[in-house]
Amino acid sequence: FLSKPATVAIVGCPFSGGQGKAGVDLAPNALVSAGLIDQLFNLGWEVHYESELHFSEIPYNPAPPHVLGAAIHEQVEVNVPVNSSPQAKKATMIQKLPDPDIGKMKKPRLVSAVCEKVSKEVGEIAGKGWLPLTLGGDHSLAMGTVSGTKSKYPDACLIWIDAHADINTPETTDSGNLHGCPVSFLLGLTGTAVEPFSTWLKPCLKPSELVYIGLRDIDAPERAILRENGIKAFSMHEVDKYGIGKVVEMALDHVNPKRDKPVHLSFDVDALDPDVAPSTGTPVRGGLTFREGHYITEAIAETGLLVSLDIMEVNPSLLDSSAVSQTIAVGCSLTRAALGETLL
Ligand code: NNH
Ligand code: MN
Ligand code: MN
Ligand code: MN
Repeated sequence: FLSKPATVAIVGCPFSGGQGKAGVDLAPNALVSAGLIDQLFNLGWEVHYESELHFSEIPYNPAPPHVLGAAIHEQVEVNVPVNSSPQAKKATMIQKLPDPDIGKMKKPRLVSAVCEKVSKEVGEIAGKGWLPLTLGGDHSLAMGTVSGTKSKYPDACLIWIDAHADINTPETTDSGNLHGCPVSFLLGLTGTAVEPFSTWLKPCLKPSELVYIGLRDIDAPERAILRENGIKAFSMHEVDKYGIGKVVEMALDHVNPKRDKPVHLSFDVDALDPDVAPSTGTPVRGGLTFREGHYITEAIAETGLLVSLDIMEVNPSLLDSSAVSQTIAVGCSLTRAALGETLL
């Protein structure tokens, strides 16, 4: 009875604070500038997009004075273009607010405040019956997107396309980068009930509601977490063994056996092979081909169950201009395929 929403609202999230490389915050604008709005309009969608979200205005709590001297981690370098607007300058200043590590977590206050805002935005859009299309930014944003989707569709399942499992906890993370942790927070795994996240992010996903495709770089503690929680994952090994058609069918059979539940698709472009999507922060060789990536989005479009989509980790500041335009073009074509390009 779920019908395809006729309206898509783009949530542009210029955010890089969940990992260490500047530039991933440029992706939403780059994808929109490449013509994404017209492309979706031409598929028959009503497209809403005013501007990117402005995370600079979020007054996340800076550290109290007594901890300012301690453990202030290195800030990501923020480039302020010479002729930048007062708003951009303010953004730069606020991103330099102190946000000392909490345990191993880097930029916890900033990531939490940004994801809380994204969660509200995605929840409101879904609440209108529209489909939120979130353009990252880094994958820590999925704490916001998935919780927002779940606020409207409590029985939604999550299909996570990635080279990585992003299921580290604040205790298991080696890098401290929160883009490697969003899934553990959504599941409410041990160690995730920590401030500042616990003030707004409640566990909203069951292990049985989650399936991965594309994995090939999993940290040892993540492997244990996947096993202990019985989480279904189709790594590149299974893609080779069964073929992408069978893998997507098995993935859907796991989270959505009756094909009656809403689907949130979170697509990290590093799931694709670096030859296909080179401009991303943590490329891993041996990834999905162009067709395998698009097959996934086409097959999900075919179910008619997609209610929320994330396109994450395009980084237009990495490599040369041909690599960048290739990666942006792939981000656009994956989005078009997920929104039904091949169905019409
Ligand atoms: N597992 C590593 C970490 O937690 C890498 C995560 N990097 C990603 N995830 N790009 O999609 O830091
Ligand atoms: Mn990811
Ligand atoms: Mn990844
Ligand atoms: Mn790794």
